[in-house]
Amino acid sequence: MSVACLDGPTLMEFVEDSEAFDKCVDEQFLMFDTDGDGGLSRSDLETRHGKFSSVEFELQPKEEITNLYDTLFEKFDADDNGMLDRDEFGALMREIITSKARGIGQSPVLIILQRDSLLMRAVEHGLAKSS
Ligand SMILES: [Ca+2]
Ligand SMILES: [Ca+2]
Repeated sequence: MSVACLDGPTLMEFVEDSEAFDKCVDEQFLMFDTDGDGGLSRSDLETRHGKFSSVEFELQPKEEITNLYDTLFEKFDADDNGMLDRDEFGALMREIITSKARGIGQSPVLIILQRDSLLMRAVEHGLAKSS
């Protein structure tokens, strides 16, 4: 884990750089798909919950997380097969990053990053751009 400074525009740049973002979604998808069947089921996501928590779920009571998963599948499981495929997962990641960017706004905030998390990639992306 490390601490980094992040602002909304940096996150949005990352999402809009489709090459970098897609690569990152692929990577996250493989990490979440713990049973390797090419789709993310609820149990895949729950297994990787530690990873997810760095994005949005931290400090939430368990039942709220369960509700969150319900909403998440309702909204992003477009073909309603109980699994998120690569594209559905990409849409979810985009939504998470975008809402995070909105939440942070223009002024940089300090955040705790888990290694290999999506936000970590966004920060690295921003650093690469500015150097
Ligand atoms: Ca799976
Ligand atoms: Ca699906």
